[in-house]
Amino acid sequence: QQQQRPAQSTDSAPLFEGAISQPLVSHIYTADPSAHVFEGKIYVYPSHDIDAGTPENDNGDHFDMRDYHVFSMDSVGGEVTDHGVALKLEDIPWAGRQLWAPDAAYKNGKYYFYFPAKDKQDIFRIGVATSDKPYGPFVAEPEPIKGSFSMDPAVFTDTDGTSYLYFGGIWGGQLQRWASGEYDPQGSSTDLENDSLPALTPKMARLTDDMLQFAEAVRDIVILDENGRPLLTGDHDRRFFEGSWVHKYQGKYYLSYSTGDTHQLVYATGDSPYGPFTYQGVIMTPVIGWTTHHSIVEHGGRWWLFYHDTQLSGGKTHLRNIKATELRYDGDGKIVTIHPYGE
Ligand code: FUB
Repeated sequence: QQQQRPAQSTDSAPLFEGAISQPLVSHIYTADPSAHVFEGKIYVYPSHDIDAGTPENDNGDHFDMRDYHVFSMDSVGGEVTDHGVALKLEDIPWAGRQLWAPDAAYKNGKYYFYFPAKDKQDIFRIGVATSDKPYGPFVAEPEPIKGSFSMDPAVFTDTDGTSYLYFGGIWGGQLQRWASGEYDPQGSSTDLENDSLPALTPKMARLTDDMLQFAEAVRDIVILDENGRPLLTGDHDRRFFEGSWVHKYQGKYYLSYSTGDTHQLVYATGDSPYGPFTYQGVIMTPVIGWTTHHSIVEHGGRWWLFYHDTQLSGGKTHLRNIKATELRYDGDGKIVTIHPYGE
């Protein structure tokens, strides 16, 4: 089992030959794009990758990001505006380091920016910051969301206006250390150490009306196989690793996520935002770089997959760039698998 996030460093441009899309911006490194339509435009909330010189290790310490930028565009393929720094580490009272994948939501005239960071004890928590504008600047709440842990927050607002926060990620995202319900620094450093146990799952909770706290106890999201049994820890091709995203298509809820060490974006569907979700298939085969992370949004009557790879840096795994491509469904609502460099 591969436990590292290898650099996969290479200067060879041919690796990216046949890339189905080009980086959305090239003046800075960006990753983990969460896209939403606000005020008729597409807004993208990514991580801002930097080369901080932090040595690479199994915990992902080399992903040592220190601020966030927000981007917007009228349509995919149109000009992309960088709205500048929306939030920075120094302005988050509780945060110690590592601003990882964020997301955003809108409610009652305000924009809410959700972000993970390690606190001063080096435990990942999820914070929220607010603004009157979709591009910030955002003002962070003084404390993380009560009861939050791990990383990769993603908000889904249902058609009835209820918002839910999905989150979590294993290995560097620390979810395995919470397997007992309490933080255990000595807990497994990878998956649960028993391949035949049900895999660790993403977490979720409904948000309060003011969008600042969990309105209920955090729940596990069960992901089932074709026989109605939970996916197992040993099923690295399908089990949840990090980067959850939820969207709704033709009345069904789609939970998508990264499988981490098998580098795929996959999805499962269900009839409720709480799940259970049944595994369906692969959205995108591996990109170049260790991580893969996405979002899905409808705009202009079409569906779009925002994702990242490492084209701009020639393959440096912690220096990524965001991209977008069209996502298609077949007549049964199955997502057609995307091959980022052609089949
Ligand atoms: O960008 C840092 C981390 O890498 C994210 O939080 C994960 O989803 C992975 O993309």
